[in-house]
Amino acid sequence: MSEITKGGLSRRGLLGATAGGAAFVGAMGGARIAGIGGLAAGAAALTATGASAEEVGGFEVAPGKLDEYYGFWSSGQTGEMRILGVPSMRELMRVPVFNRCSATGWGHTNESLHILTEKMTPETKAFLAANGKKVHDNGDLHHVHMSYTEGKYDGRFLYMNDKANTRVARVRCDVMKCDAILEIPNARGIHGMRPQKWPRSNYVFANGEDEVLINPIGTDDVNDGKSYVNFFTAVDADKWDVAWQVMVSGNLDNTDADYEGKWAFSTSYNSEMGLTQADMTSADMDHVVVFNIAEIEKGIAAGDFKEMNGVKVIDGRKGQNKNYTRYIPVANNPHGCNMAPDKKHLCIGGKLSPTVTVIDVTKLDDVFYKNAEPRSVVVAEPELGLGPLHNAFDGKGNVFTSLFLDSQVVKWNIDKAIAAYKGEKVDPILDKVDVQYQPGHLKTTMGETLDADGKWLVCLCKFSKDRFINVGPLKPENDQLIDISGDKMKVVHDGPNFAEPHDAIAVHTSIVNPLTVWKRDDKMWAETRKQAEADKINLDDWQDTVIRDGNKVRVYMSSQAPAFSLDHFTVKQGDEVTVIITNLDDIEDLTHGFTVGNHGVAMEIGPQATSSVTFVAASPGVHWYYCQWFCHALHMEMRGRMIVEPTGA
Ligand code: K7E
Ligand code: CUA
Ligand code: CA
Repeated sequence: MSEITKGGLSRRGLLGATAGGAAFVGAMGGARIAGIGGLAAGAAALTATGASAEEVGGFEVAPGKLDEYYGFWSSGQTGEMRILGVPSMRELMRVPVFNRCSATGWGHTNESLHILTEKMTPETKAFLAANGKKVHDNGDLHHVHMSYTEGKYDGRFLYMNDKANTRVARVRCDVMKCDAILEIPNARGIHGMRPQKWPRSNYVFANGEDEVLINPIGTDDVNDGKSYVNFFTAVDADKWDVAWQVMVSGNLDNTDADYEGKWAFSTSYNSEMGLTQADMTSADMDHVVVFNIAEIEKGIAAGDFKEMNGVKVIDGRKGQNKNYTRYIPVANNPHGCNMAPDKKHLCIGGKLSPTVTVIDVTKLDDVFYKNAEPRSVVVAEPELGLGPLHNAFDGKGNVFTSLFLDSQVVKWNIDKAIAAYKGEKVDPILDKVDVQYQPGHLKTTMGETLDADGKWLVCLCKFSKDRFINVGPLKPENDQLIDISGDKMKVVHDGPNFAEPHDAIAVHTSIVNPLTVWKRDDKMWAETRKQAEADKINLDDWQDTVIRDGNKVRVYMSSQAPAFSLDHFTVKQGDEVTVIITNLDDIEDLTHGFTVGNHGVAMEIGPQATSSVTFVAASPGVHWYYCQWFCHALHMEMRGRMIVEPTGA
C-alpha cells in the first residue's frame, strides 16, 4: 500500500503546452502527502520544457488544430458547466447554469429567469420573496453526464446536479445552453446524479445526500436520527418532472445505473443516520442501496405510494419486505459508485477503507427473488491504497481508482481482483502513478459508456499546492491528463482550474455537433416571441419600436454589426422597462451584447438570437447603453442613449 511508483517522471513535459512559460517546474517526483496535512519531503526535480508530443503521448494540440474529445466539466461551487478540449485541456467555454453570469446575463435576462424559476418549489418561492430575490445566486454543480441511448452517448443533453439548492439541470447539446432546471421536492442536497443508460435516458436518477425530517418541525426530536429519512429521485427526463421517489434508510452519496436498465445503485456513508460526523463514521459497515426499477414502476402503478408535495413516494426503507430495494453492506463510508462497461461489475470506492468493493450485478436477481444473502453479490474487494474515491474504466477490463490520501491513481484488473478474492495468489494491481495532489473524480475518454476507448484519463486533483506559481492563499485545483494507452500510466499535463470541478466526462467529437448560429424560432425565447406577437412586432425583421403599456415600456430593437436599430429611446422615471433585442446577424461567431451603464444590466445576444431584460428606470438622466461583445471595428461606437425623463416632466 505504501509502494510508490514513479511512473514516467522524466517524461512529464509539464510546460510543453504553454507558450513562453517559466523555464522550470518543480515536479514533485516522489513526493506524496501523508494524510491531508503537510507536504512530505520531495526533492524537486527540474523538468525542462519543450518535450516533443511523441514523448508525452501526443497530448499537445498545435495552434489551429482541434481536439479529439469534448470534455464536459462540472465546476462545483462556481455553479456552471465548462467545456474543455481533450487532450489539449484548453478551456473552450463556460455555460452558466446555477450561477449568475456577468457576461451573458444568465440569471438576469427574462429568458434565463424563466428557466431558473419555472420549476421551483413553493417553499423556495416564498423564501426568495422574503429575501427580495428572484433566484438563488449560487449552486454547487458536482456531476455532469450526457444522455444515453443503449449504453452510448447520444449527444442530446447533458444533465447536472446542484447540491447546494437541491436541483437538477439540463444543457442542450445543440446550442450548449441550459434549457431546464428542476428543484426536487422532499429531498435535500442532490448529490449523486446519473442518467439511465438502457434502453435510453428515460430517467435521470438524483440522490439526496442530506437527511430530511419526516414530520413537521416540533413533532419529533430533531436531535434523533430516527426522525429523518432520505430520498432517491427519478426525474422523467422528457417531461422534466419528478417521476417518483423512494424513501430510504441511511443517506445517499453517489449513484450509478447499470447497462440493462434494471438497477440503480447509491452509496450511503451515513447508514447510521447520525447527525454528527462522529456518528456518521461510527459503524463498521455502511451500505449500497440497489433500486429495482421495474418493481418500483409496478409499485407506483399499483398505487403503493404516498403522495408528498405532489410526488409519488415509495417506501423503500429497510425491513419493508418488498422488492423495491436491497441494502448491500460495504465497508464504512463508501463514496464513488461506478458501473463498468463490461455491463457486469459495479465498483464502490471504499474511502475510509483501502478497498474497492466489486459487485456482480448479474447476481442481484438472487438477492431480490431467491433470498440470497446480500453480500453474496460481492465478487472482489482488492486492497488498493489509502482513500479510494472514484473509479474509471478503459473498456479492457481494467479500472483506474483515485487514491485521495495516497495522492495516486492505481490501475488494477477486475478479473485478477476476482481471482484474488477467491484465494488465488495474484496481484490485481498493474500500476500506480503519483498525482498532484489528492485526487477526487477521474475520468477516461468515453469510459462511462460501452464505447470506452482507453486513451486518456483526466484526474481531477483537489489541491495544486506547489504545481503553479503562487496566486495567494486560494489556489487553483489541478486537473491532470494521464496517457493510459500503454501499460504504464503517464502524467502528461497539469491543468489549473477554478473552484471546484468535481467531475468531468470526455465525449468523442463525432457525437456532439452544436449549431454555429441560433435558429430564429428557437424555443429559448418562446415567451418573448409571444409578447412580441401580442405587440404586433415581427421579431424576425428589423425592429425599432417602443411600446407603452401603462407604466410598462417594451423597447424592441435589433442589432446588426456595428449598430443597434435604436440609437436612443425615451422612458419615464419609474417605468418598468423591458428591452428586447434580436441579433439579425447570421454570421458564425458574431455575438452582440447589451449593457446599460450604472444599471447592472448586461446580456448576450448570439447570432439570430433574441434576448430580453427587464428593469425599473429609477434614475432620471441620460444612460448610455453599449454592446459588450466585441463584434466589429466600430464595436466601441455600437451604443446609444436611454433617456429617462423625471416624473412630472
Ligand atoms: Cu467525489 Cu460530489 Cu462526485 Cu466531489 S463527489 S470528488
Ligand atoms: Cu456589437 Cu460589439
Ligand atoms: Ca458510516
